[in-house]
Amino acid sequence: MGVLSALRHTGGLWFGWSGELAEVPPAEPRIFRTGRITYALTDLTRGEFEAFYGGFANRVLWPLFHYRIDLATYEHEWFRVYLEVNHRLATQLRPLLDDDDVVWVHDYHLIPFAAELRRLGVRARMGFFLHIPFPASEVYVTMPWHRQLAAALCEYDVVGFQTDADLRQFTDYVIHELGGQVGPDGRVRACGREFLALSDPIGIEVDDVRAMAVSGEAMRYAHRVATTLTGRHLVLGVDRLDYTKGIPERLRAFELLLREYPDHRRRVTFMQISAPSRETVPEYVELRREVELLSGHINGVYGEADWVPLRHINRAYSRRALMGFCRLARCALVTPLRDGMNLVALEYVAAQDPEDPGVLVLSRFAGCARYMRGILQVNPYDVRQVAEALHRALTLNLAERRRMWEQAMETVQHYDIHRWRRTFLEALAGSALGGDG
Ligand code: GDG
Repeated sequence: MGVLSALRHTGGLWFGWSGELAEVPPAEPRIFRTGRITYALTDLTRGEFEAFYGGFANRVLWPLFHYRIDLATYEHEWFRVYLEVNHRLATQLRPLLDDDDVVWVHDYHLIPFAAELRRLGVRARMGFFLHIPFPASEVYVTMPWHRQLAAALCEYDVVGFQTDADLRQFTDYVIHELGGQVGPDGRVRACGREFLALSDPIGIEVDDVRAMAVSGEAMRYAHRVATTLTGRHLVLGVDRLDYTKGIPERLRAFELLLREYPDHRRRVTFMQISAPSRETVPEYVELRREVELLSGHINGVYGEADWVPLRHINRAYSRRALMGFCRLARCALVTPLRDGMNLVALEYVAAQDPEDPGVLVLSRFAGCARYMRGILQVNPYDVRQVAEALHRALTLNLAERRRMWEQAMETVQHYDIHRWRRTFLEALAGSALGGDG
């Protein structure tokens, strides 16, 4: 979403996977144009999809970078295919590039992309942005290929992270494991290269989200839910069904709220929308079972003939519908155990009615918690603390809610998507003048 919106602003070429599978790797990408963007899309073979995407990206890098070493499977064959696919994709982009182009690579699927392009003789400036956290060095080094991947990162001219904490973990690794140097200006010397490393929190397109939240579609969805609430407060959770998002812990916090603060019984409905995600990966299948069991349990224990405390919905909605739900909800629980930034938190704030805003309960482990004000910050592992924050959110008066929302909205507007894009692209433009790499 954010990347596409940035590209709409600048115009340019979008290159990537089509989302489709082919029997054999296609010789060339399919090219078409929409507005200011030219798309060049390529298919993956089933084998590539399984080892590169399902394997290395989703079962090595994703869990590892979210501190879940216990869920990471260090399969050498997956790493081989990961490099091979990066090589093939670089070969396909190569003929479409000029030396004065700027290449901006996104996310952990494509870390070796610059190294591959450079091997093919591309001299363009290249930047990389990591949308997920960068883990502490001691966690990162458990991966057998940590050096190779870090060396591949060093091939970029600019490497961007979501937060100062991620940047610090990366530079700590560079200094202590790669024997590199990091200057006060963020310039890194390592693996025979010099490049800029920076933190640049991604944001949202605030005006778009505000408009979506009051669109006809949003209001229709919100109205339909509101009529079923019969005056009760709505508490909302919206996430991909992913083990990083802390959904079971959040459900337990809701259960604790009902147990320890009985005044909320019958007065609140928690709607957790969990969009299906990576459904062939075993950990995700297991998570779905766990969440279904827990929600059945909570409704069984606390539900009554005319009140179902928890609605767990395992399907995706349009963004407009989601923004309508956000505007309706008195409180959002955004409690990931680890998250690069978390755009849902920012969207929730932007979607509120300034006259009657809701309250955001936000995990300290979401990247955006590092700068957000006007929220109730929690440790999502501390179920009691989350239950207490939820109680507080539900009992704040209107003046307090307004005051908090104004602070939160100020930060969401300050760190918006345009600032993110500008900061990164200016750094990349500057790297051509100052860099010697
Ligand atoms: C990665 C990083 C980082 C959610 N459900 C539906 C739906 N969504 C939309 C939300 C939001 C986006 O998807 C989710 O963004 P998040 O930031 O919350 O999480 P990830 O998908 O894990 O994204 C994350 C992000 O990259 C950006 O850098 O913040 O930390 O993990 O916009 O509204 N959209 C639709 N239907 C749904 O059911 N259409």
